[in-house]
Order: sequence, then C-alpha cells, then structure tokens
Amino acid sequence: MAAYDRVIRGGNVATAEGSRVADIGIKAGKIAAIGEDLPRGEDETDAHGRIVTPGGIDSHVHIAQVSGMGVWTADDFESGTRSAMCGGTTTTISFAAQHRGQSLRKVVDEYHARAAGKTYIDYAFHLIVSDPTEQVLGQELPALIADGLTSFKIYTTYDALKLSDRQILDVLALARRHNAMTMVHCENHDAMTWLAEKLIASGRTRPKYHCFSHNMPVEREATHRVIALAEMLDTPVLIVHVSGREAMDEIRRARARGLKVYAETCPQYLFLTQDDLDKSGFDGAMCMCSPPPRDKANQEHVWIGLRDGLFDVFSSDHAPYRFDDPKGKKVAGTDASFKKIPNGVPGLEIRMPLLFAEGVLKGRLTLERFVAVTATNPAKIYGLAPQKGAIAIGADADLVVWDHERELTVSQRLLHDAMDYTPYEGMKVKGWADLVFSRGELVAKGGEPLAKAGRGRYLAHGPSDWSKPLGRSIFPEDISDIF
Ligand code: DUC
Ligand code: ZN
Ligand code: ZN
Repeated sequence: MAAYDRVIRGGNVATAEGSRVADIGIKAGKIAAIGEDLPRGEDETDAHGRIVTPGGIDSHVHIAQVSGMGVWTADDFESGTRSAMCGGTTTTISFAAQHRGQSLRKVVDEYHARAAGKTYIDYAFHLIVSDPTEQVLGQELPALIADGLTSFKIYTTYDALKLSDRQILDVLALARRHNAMTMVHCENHDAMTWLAEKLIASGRTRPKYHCFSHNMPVEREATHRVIALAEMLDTPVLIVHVSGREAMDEIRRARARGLKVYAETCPQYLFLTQDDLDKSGFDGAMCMCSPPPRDKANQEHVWIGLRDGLFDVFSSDHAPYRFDDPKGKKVAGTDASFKKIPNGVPGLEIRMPLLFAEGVLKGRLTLERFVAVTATNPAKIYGLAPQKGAIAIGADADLVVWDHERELTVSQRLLHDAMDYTPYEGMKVKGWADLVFSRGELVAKGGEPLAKAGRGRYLAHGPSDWSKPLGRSIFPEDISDIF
C-alpha cells in the first residue's frame, strides 16, 4: 500500500515565512509530510520548477445575498464557489447579512440553507449586523459567537445598513467581551449623501460622479472615527476594502501607536482607476463599487502597503451584479443616477491569479507576502488556522500549483461565475492557478473545474489572538467593567 494518497513532488513550497523545494505527502485530505524524497503516493503530481502555495482564503465575499436596494447578487453558492475554486481559492468567507428587523439567528439559518449541498469548496460565514437591538446584542450575537460565527461586518454608510457611532460602540464592546473580530466599512454617510444630492440636482448623474461623492476624505474621516472608537474601548478592528493613501495613513498612525488595527485591500484598488467609471454611456457602472477605485498614484500606495505589511488581507469583495440585466446594474435603467446603481464588482476568481501574476512574478510582492495576505493571515484573523491557510503538517491539503508560464488575456469567457462581464476584460497576464487541491482532491486544472458541487464543508471559526484586546486603557483608571 502506498504511504500517501498523493505526493506533490519537488515544488517550491511557499509559506508566509519562506519557501523551499520539497515534496508534500497527503493522506486523508491532510498534509501528512513535507520533506525530500518522500515514498510514493497512490497518485503523484510533478511540481518540479513550479511554485506551490496554500489554497486561497477569500474572506470578503458577497454571494446569495440581497442588497439594501433589494437586488440579488448574480452568484449563488454554486457559481460563486466554482468560480473561486477555478482561480485557486479553496475557502470562502461570505456574509450572512441581517436586514433591519430580522433575527440574526434566522438569517444564519437561511444562509446555511442557501449554501448546503451547493458548494465546491469549504466555506464559513461572517455576519453583517445592521440592527444591533437589545435582543441581538444580549442574546443572539453571544450565542452565534459561541457557535463559531466570530466575525462581523458593520457599516458607517448605506441607508439600510448604517450604524450610528453609538451603535458602533455597542457592537465593538460586544466584540471585546466575546473576543470577536469587527470588520468595518468606513465612509462618511452624511457627507456622501449631501454631496450626491447636490451633484444629482445639478445634473451630474453619470457613474463617474459616484467617485466624487465617495471621495477620499469621506473614507479617511470614517476610518479615523472608527479607529478612535475602537481605541477608546481597546478593541481590535479590521478596516475592510481600503482604497488608497488617505485611509492608509490613518491606519499607519494607529499602528504607530501600537493599536490592533488591521487592514484589507482588494484587486479593484490595484488594477482599476476612477477613469474606468468614466467610460462611454453606462459602461462605467461595471466598475462602480464602494469605496471606488482611485488614481494611479493611489494604486502605487496600495502596492506599498501590501509589500510593507500595512495590509493584512487581500480579498475580492466580490459583489456581483450583472451589467446587461434589469435585475443587475440596470435595475433602475441606464439613465438612472449613480445613486441607483448597485455597488460592487466581481473578483472572486481573478483575485489570486492577478496578484500572483502582477505582484509575485513582476517582483512587486514577495511570495511570502502573497501567501500571507491571500491565505495565512485571513485564516489566523478569522480563527480558521491551523486547519486552513498554511502548508503545514496536519493542515487541510488545500494547495495550488501555479503555472508561471501561462499567458492569457483576461476575458469573461474564461471565468466561471454567473456574471456577464469582468472589469478586467482584455488585461494581459502571465501566470495563473494551474492545479487546485481541496482537502487533497484535485478540484480544478488549468482554470477549469473538475470537482462536483456539494463537496464543500461548512467551517465554524475558532478563537483568534488577533481579536483579543491589547490590555491597555486610554483612561487613568480601569473602567473596562462598564463596557
Ligand atoms: N461595497 C460594499 O460595501 N459591499 C459590496 C460592494 C461594494 O461596492
Ligand atoms: Zn463594504
Ligand atoms: Zn463588501
């Protein structure tokens, strides 16, 4: 009998700490050995001359979700996880989103029903908390956290989702008490609304004016405010989808004070600019997301932040609304003002390949940082480590063998989501995910699916050191008992 179910032989095995040429022995879906000249496996995969990384964890994904405007994402759990898998992602963390008035527990049950039996890869949920009532704060959230749903996203904007500063404090205090991670969407709602009303009243309604309304100071201000609130309670916080320098500077200042402020960025802030929202006709809507893409100089700053460790996480913020569809971007017609266009861009499948090709292979990002931000850090932050996010003995054998020679022109035809466009259409890249393994099973090859839907498993989150308070206070005496 062979010693292993599979051996991936001779690849350059990359972790967040470094890389070395080694064989990986897999048994019962787990990594059983890493070393040289391992005995033969039942199946053998030749990875000589190739880079092998952990499978990606995309920790910011909107699928099977209905937006505050009442628009469904194009992707459900089947198409979303198929698409993720083909691009080298082996775990998604998507949102179970509460709308006001809903019981969080019921929301979670609904998302479980939407996902059950549909996914190609393993999956976990974050919560979106839009209605932190006494019942939610006092009973539902603590019970859900105890069940392994230990992270939630809250919003400073969107009429249907926005929390007041007071409500943000309630949620942060609860996160502190229960060692949960709070992710925050930071943009100043009133400033954006005020500006949007004036832009629209003056006839400036086209998609490009979305960027005027969602400008950098509104992102900077809300980032600053949320950090101040988190500092007051000594609670870690993760600022999601950071778009450029101004919010980054706020996070840098917080880090310089030693605060546990974490940061996430996404492909749209590296590969799109605000000019993409100024395409002819309605086409700019394809690249409309919040915060919006900025300019070339800001793209460079985002690269710097990925390199120097400011960014802990690189996620897609996949929020798929089809372009040529009355239930998608055109829900209010093509003459609608930018305020009526669903916000979001797809990116679940191209997240890993674009960062690998444009970052690692072009020398902008080390392989170690690539692994850290696409897999290892999200696993640690959200309590999925050590099962996920690393090439280590005992971890799930979620792995990608990369094809660094493959040249292609990005096209929606190559992707596997339910969308009718990709914002990256026409981009020429060299390097793509080749062999994708999920718990030891070869689930995709050359960007095409091999596995069947329904094999993915739900993952409850474990505890994480990243969400523990620092244990220091801004107050002259300890008053943490009142939080
Ligand atoms: N902004 C969000 O906050 N969520 C989904 C998409 C978007 O653009
Ligand atoms: Zn958001
Ligand atoms: Zn989002």
